[in-house]
Amino acid sequence: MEISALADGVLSGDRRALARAITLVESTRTEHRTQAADLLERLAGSGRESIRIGLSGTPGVGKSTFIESFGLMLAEQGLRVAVLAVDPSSARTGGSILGDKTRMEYLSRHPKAFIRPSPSQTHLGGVARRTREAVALCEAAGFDVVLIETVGVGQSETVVAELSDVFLLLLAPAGGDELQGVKRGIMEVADIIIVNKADGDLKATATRTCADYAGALRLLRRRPQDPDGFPKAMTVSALEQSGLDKAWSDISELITWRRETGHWQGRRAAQARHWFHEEIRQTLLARLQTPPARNLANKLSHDVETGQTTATKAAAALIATLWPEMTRDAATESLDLTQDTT
Ligand SMILES: Nc1nc2c(ncn2[C@@H]2O[C@H](COP(=O)(O)OP(=O)(O)O)[C@@H](O)[C@H]2O)c(=O)[nH]1
Ligand SMILES: [Mg+2]
Repeated sequence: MEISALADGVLSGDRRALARAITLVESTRTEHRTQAADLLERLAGSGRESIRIGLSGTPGVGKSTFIESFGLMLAEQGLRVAVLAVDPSSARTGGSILGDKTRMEYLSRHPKAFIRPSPSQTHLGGVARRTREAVALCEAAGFDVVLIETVGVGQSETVVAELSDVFLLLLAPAGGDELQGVKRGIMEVADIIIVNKADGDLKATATRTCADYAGALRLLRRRPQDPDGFPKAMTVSALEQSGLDKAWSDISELITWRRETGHWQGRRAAQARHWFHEEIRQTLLARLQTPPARNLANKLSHDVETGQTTATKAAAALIATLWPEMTRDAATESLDLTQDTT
């Protein structure tokens, strides 16, 4: 495969080239990894920036329906819209809890839209990198908006929040006074909480649920990256396509403010730093899984189990053997991977 031709194809916005490029970054084969790194480096200077919108929520809350309606609305306004999915279940089981996203039948046929289903098989731990690189490809291809869908379970929403400029949490109307068991951590990264299905019989419940969450958001610590009124809660109906224009104008307001105050670039810089450290971590962990490292680890593990050495000594011996240039002290000083520096 000719990488420079592929890069040109992506830059010209050719959707088939983009699809092929994403397939390349999804591959775990060594020669593909090298080509993908080459491709991404060529595209890094494109200077193009999409609005990256992360969207999380439990299965059935209406994420796909929302993306279809919202994406269509944007596409009808002339914006180019890309949709990516982060599905943590496919990494483990090959199954999907995001559902069959090809159901976005109108959006997928729109000439301004590009929809990428989540891959059926992915290396665990490779999910973040694959998505990050797919987002970068969509940016280089000149998409105005990239929508990233994920399920509100496990770690995937944290990954998506680190990949987004704006993070939306989609909720369903719920009776009772329970806050639907939404984890505090997710509430804290949400920019807008969207209560979907505010239609028909569910409308009144949706309004109440929205008020509950608006109250809960007010109790959270104020974040420097928010103008007055954010984070906020609102209702929409993805099915009846109501409230979507309001969602877009709120997102636009937030983005404009963040751009003017430097928070947009600040967040992107912090994310780049985060992914740099994450990449180091993943690369080192992958190296530890190679046969020579694993064999040595197994041997040392046995020595630790039988009391012939200590865990600390054995770990230091392993590192010193694998990376002889790193003395133990130098390793602790310059590359403390146990700490999140972001
Ligand atoms: N009443 C109503 N139903 C909706 C709405 N949005 C989605 N649904 C329904 O909720 C179900 C799950 O939607 P889907 O988009 O697949 O949810 P996802 O699993 O979060 O992607 C489907 O039966 C949709 O028709 C809405 O705004 N109102
Ligand atoms: Mg879905």
